[in-house]
Amino acid sequence: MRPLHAIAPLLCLPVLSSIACGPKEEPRVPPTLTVAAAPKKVTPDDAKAFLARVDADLRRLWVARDQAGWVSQNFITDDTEALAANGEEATAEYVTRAIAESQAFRGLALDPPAQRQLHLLTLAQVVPAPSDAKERKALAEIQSWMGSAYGKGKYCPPKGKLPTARGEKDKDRECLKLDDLSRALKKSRDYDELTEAWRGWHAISPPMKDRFSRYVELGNKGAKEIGFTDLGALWRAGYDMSAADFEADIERLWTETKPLYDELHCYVRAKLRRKYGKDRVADGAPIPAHLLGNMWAQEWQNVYDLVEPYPNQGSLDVDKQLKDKKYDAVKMVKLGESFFTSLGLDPLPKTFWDRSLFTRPKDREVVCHASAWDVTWQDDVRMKMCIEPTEDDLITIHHELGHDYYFHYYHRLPMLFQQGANDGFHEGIGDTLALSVTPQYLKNLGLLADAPSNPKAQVNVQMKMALDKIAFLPFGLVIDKWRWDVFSGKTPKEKYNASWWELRKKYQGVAPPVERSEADFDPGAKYHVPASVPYIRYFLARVYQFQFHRALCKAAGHKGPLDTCSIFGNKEAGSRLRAMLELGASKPWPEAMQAISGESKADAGALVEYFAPLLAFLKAENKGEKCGW
Ligand code: X8Z
Ligand code: ZN
Repeated sequence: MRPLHAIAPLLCLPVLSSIACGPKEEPRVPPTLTVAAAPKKVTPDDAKAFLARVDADLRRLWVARDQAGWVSQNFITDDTEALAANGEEATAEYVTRAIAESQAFRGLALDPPAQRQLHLLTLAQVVPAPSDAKERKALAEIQSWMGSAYGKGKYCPPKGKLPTARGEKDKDRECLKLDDLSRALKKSRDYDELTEAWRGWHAISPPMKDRFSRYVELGNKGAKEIGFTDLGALWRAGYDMSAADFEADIERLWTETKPLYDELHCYVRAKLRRKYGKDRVADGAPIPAHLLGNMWAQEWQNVYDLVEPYPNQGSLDVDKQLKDKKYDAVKMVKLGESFFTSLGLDPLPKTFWDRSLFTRPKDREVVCHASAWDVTWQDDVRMKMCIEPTEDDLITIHHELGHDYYFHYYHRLPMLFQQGANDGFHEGIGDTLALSVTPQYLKNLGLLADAPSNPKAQVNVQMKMALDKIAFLPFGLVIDKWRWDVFSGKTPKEKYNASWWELRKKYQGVAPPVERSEADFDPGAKYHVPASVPYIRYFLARVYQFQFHRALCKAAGHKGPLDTCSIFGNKEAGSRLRAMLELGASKPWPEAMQAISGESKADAGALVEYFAPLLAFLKAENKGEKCGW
């Protein structure tokens, strides 16, 4: 995806969206905004001319913003931070003005593409700025500063602490970055060391709190000026339905999938209790958030070894094979690309290989959170990631390439259509392909010794998948539920951290490992908060990817359970996928869903069907456990 700020051609950035039924919060021209004098009586031709002008202006502004953004994220300094802020500021200024001008065309009978571009324009700035120049500048500077602060984040523990966090070659390094601390979360099984790594990373964010709350004020002001009740309302308006219907849809999908999460939580907690003792992992209580193998407890596959259902059914340890087979970053990305080309999709352009960042440079600060970009919005696709030879990173490479292939297939569309059908679609493409990275596929590559297909081995594989896909679902809800409440004012600054942990407890059933207070700002320790990337997209993507997978498997003629399907090498599946990618955001998302699946609603049924064998296993295992928290 594009990077962060506005809509942008980078993914892992905010994105715009679409409408079919029209957002509930209808944009209106704020009385304070001076609108460029619109002709008294405008015609559809005027609207077309306006949109052509906007398209050219956006190309100029977004390319400039994203070039500055790319450079600043690849080389964090005060100067590049300022350049990135300038790009953001100029874009924000323009979009607010263009939205105001576009009001002149409301109510005209326009053709659907023109109508849709006008709609998308209202959503084009992820964080719209107030029209006051000083406030606009302040907002852009805060955004740029928060992104850099996260990228530069490090923890310098007392000597001798956190041995697992240090790489083999740098035992003497004093300060640890997120990659190092994440390594400790992944590998250490020492309770105190895990606590230290968790606490250390969460110490980067308290300095963000004041600026974040100013950002909330300014972002809300900007959103109000273009007619939304607050910034959260703008973020919820990009799904071709009213914000209320959207929230109800999310609730529907969560209600369908929650039983799986509840059983998984219960099973994993029982295993962790056995490992760490019931004083630390209590019955009927939330799980301490640092014991799940991930800094944010968002995906749990790193504790697979502690929860493996059936031992001796063949190893699923791909990390070891990647190391033994000397996979470096480029070889891993080539492997990812080969999946896409096997479907009949194009090879990546040469510039991708020349311009991407694949490993953490030693000599400068960079934002290592993986992202995908089309910097010049004309097939200048790139990836920025600090790749290590692990299975997790191999899957993330597929994820990022999914964004790049989306960019590639829609780059000839007007700027406002150069985005996913909705942002959840964009997040789900690479993951859909990665669902076909089955043990059999890995065995064919020599990355697994064996791929047994007996029922016990199948449950093992499903468990590993569920630790990623199912464990993530409530986390995918929490971040934006928290931000929506912050933007609406329901959660004031004095309750930022308390409200964060209430939501994490309610949805995920996890608790902070050490006492927290309002002196902490734990949301800031998760990339997407300082980087202003809306997050509900990832929840949607977790649901969509199974729906897409089911559809592509059907197109590929797969018979049998969904979890045994791999679409690798299937051109029919590839052309279905391409048909959807080429639409970009030119149509409301249900039409894109139709193009790939023949269905027009989000349906968690495919995910539930996929994990049916695991659910049966979990229910049997959890008999006698006191589930819930
Ligand atoms: O941020 C990402 C991608 C880039 S769009 C690496 N993801 C979310 C996260 O890391 O929190 C992918 C899964 C969820
Ligand atoms: Zn992504």
